[in-house]
Amino acid sequence: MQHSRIFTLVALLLCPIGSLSADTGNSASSNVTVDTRSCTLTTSTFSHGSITGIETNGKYLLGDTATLTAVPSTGYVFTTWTGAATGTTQPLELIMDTDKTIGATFTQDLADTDGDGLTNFDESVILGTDPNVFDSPLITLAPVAGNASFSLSFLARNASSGMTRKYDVQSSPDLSPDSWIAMPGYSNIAGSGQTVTLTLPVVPAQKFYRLCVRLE
Ligand SMILES: [Ca+2]
Ligand SMILES: [Ca+2]
Repeated sequence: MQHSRIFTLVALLLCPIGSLSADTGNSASSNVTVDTRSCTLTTSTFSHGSITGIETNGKYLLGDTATLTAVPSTGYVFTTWTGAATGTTQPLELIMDTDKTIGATFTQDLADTDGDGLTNFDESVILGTDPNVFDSPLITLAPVAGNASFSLSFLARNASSGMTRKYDVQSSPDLSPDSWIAMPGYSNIAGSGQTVTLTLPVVPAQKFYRLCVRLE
């Protein structure tokens, strides 16, 4: 699975209407009818979040209310209910008057809460930086004595969930989209929390450098 930076619950109507008889003993007897109908709330398939509040096995008595909350995964936002409900009301109160299926849609959080130019999704999922703390530039360039070369350094962060952050250093003469080329020897750098420092010769034709990061 690779993330590139340049980057829907349900119910069955079981309709046996049972009849329970309650013998009250010596004096009298009466029959009490109990409606045992139930319905089932099922979830549809969706990704990047979960739905909480569903009863065990999704079983409800007919007429019960299911109180549901859509919870996005890190770096995502809840967009809308799907299936048995629409809109964005949280929590959702769903009346279980029949079998129902519910789902939720979650999308990338493209807000930039801390105003550092990096979206919350990119920070949380791709870069591993804090979306609530302004981050200074992720890559640092500094001249080396004599100005014939320069150093380029960055923090190659760990990734979670069994994935690896891979870094590529690229350069361009003019910032045009198709002009970026990989720096030989500086691609597929696996992040493990290390600071990577490169010393590169100054090549006048290649004026611009960028750091690309992806999850694999
Ligand atoms: Ca940000
Ligand atoms: Ca940040």
